[in-house]
Amino acid sequence: MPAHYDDVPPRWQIAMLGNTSAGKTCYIGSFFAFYRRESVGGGHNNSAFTVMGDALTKGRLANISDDLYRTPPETPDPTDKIVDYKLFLSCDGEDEVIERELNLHDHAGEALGGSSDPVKAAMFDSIIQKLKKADAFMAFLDVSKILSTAPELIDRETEWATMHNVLSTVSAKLGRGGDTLPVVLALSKFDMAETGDQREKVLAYARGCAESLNKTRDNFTILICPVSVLKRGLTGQLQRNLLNIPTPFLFVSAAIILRNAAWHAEQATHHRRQGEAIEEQIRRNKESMRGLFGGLLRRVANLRLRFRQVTAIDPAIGREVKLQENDLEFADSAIDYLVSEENTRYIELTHRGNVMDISDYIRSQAEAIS
Ligand SMILES: Nc1nc2c(ncn2[C@@H]2O[C@H](COP(=O)(O)OP(=O)(O)OP(=O)(O)O)[C@@H](O)[C@H]2O)c(=O)[nH]1
Ligand SMILES: [Mg+2]
Repeated sequence: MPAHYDDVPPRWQIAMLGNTSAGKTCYIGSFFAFYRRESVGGGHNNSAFTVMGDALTKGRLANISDDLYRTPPETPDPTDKIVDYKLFLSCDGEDEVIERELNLHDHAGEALGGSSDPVKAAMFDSIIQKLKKADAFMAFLDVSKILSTAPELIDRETEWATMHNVLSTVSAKLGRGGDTLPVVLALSKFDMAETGDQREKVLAYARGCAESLNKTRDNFTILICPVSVLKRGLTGQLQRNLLNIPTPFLFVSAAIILRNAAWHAEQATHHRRQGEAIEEQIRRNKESMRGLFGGLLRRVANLRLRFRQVTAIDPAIGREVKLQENDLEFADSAIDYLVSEENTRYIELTHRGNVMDISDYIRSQAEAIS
């Protein structure tokens, strides 16, 4: 594998996980509706971010999001097997538009439950093997199930055991060093937790899920993130209700960049021979990292980084670890936007088992790099 591919944009793999009807497809449809370049109804999106898909993705997601934006909203059919969306997420950088390609995997929730039919079981297994190749995960925990089920049965209703198994198998393969697996625990249909007690109940359930992951390994970065795209009005009719829509998506994108930067930094330490070039890059990255939240980043960006891209394969897991010019600026914009636009309501972050806010997480990743 050549060490450098010029002008091939980084491609990140993001997998959604979640039981049947957990809200995965509605979430991605709503994200697309809000951030697509020609947004539905126009003028929803005043952020620096926009999203576009290849022809197939655009066709599928435009249909789903148009339906969700009808009055009353129409919801998508259950997803068949596995659907790969190829998305291009762009943000306005200092000097140019920065665009990154994301492969987002949506799947039929029933795949998590397994099957006694051997043909179906084999198909579900192949779906799960594909999901396991992701760089980051969004695991959906259905609030309607958490609220309506006896505590001892909730794990069954959310298929948490299978999701736990997927996440811990992936994390078990990571290198011993600074690498962590980014996971968003999306508390979907959060609109259904109407009282303070209900909100506390579902957040407590998600904290329990995070703890159960942290008990198996200490290499997770877990963001508990309530989301909502719809709610039932007083007359029982569905209506649109958007909470934290950009957060899971932009958080995992930024977290993958930080993860890749930390991975390359570690490689630089372990492989002195390749060190020269990478260390120069790391030195620049460190400056960029310091800039996160410090306003320094703009000045660093002005240095016009000379490297364009570094690519390697993590031999432990066969994962492509790419870092490209402007990646850190992109991550900075994503985090900055999330925090400044109040797109992070009720969120809770644990990094390596420690509860922290997003800026402490960035700082701790920057330390891992130094
Ligand atoms: N109240 C409420 N209902 C929602 C929300 N999101 C989704 N739903 C409901 O949940 C149903 C299932 O949503 P989907 O997005 O299709 O679920 P999924 O996880 O993609 O399901 P599969 O494709 O079968 O795996 C929708 O038809 C809506 O009725 C939400 O934010 N709030
Ligand atoms: Mg679906």
